[in-house]
Amino acid sequence: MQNINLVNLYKKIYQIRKTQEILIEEYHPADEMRCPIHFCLGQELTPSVISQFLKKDDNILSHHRSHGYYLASGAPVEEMICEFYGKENGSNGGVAGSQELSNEKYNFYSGTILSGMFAMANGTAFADQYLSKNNISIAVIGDGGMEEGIVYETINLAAILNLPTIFICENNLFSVHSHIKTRNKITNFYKKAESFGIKSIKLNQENPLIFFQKFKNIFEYCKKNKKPIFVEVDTYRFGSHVGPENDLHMNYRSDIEIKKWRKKDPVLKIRNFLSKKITDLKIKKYEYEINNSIYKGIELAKKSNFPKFKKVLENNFQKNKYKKLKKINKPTFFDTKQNETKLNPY
Ligand SMILES: Cc1ncc(C[n+]2csc(CCOP(=O)(O)OP(=O)(O)O)c2C)c(N)n1
Repeated sequence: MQNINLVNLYKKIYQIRKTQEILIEEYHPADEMRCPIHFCLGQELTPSVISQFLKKDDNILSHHRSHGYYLASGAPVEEMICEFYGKENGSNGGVAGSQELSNEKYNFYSGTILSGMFAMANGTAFADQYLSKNNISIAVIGDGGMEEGIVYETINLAAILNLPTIFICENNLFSVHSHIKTRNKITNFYKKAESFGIKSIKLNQENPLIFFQKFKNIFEYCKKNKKPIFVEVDTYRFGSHVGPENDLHMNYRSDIEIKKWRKKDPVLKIRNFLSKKITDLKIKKYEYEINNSIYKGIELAKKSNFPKFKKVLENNFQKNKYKKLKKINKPTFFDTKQNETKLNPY
C-alpha cells in the first residue's frame, strides 16, 4: 500500500483508544471530571485515518462523540483532559467540558445539538470558498443525527454552492438505546445523501488499509473538485452511550454482538500490520510514550486551577469576533435581483 505511514496511523489510533480507556478508569470513583462524556471506544478508525490527510487550516467539526476528532486535529491531549476537569488551562478555559469541546488553534469544533455541526460546516466551508482558500471542512455526525431535518437542508445547500466539505455519518447502529431498524425504513443514509446530487459512498472497517486508501481518494476528490462528498461508515461503539459505566443491563443489545465487533477491532488489526514492519519493542516504546502523556495530562489537570468567573465572561465571542463577522456579512451569492412578487389586480 502506497503512502501509508503505519507508525503515524498506529500512534494516532492507539492515542485515541488509550485516552478513552484511561479516562474511563479515572472517571469513578474520583468524580473529578464533572461533565457527561460520550466515549468513542470502537470508533477510533475514522478519526485516526482522517488525521493522516488533514492539512493545518482544514476545519474539523464533530458531534458529541468528539474525542477522536479532537485528537485527529493534532490538538494536545493535555488540554482536552484539563477541559474535562473544568480547569482554566483546558482547551475551552474549563467551561465547555466534553460535549462542547473545541480547540480554535487547531480549527476543531464540536457541539451537543444533534447535527448542528453539519450545518456549521457549511459556514466554515463557505468562508474558505469566499476567501478563495484551498481548505476543506470535515463534518461528522452519527446515524441518529441523520434523522434531523437540518442535515438535508445542509447537504442541499452544500451541493448547490459546491462547498468543499467531507460529510461523514458514523453509523454505529444506535441512537442512545434505539436500534436503527426501529427508527428508519431505509437505513442506507449514503443513498439519501446521494439523492441531493453529490458523490456519496459507504465504507466498512473490515480492512483498515483499504479504508485508508478510500479516504485518501475522498480527500483528493474534495480538494481537487472543491465539491462536497458524503461518507457513511459502518462502525460500532464498544462502551455505553454516555459515561464510563457498562450499559448491558439496559438490554438493548447483546454481549455477543459487542464481542463480535471486538473481534475485528481495527486497533489490533493496525498493530498487527505494524508488527510485520517494526519490532514489538519499538511499538511498546511508542505505546509507553502515549500512555505517559495521557497520565501527565491527568496529573496536570488535577493540580490546575478552576477558571475565575470574570475571565469566563470574556469568552463572550460577540465582543471579540463581531468586527470580523460584520465584514464578511455581505450578501454575495443569494439572488438579490430576484423580482418582488407583485399581485395582479383582481
Ligand atoms: C437536537 C437534539 N436532539 C436530541 C438530543 C439528545 N441526544 C443526544 S445524543 C443522541 C443520540 C445520538 O445518536 P447518534 O447521532 O447516532 O450518535 P451516537 O451517540 O450513536 O454516536 C440524542 C438523541 C440532542 N443532543 N440534540
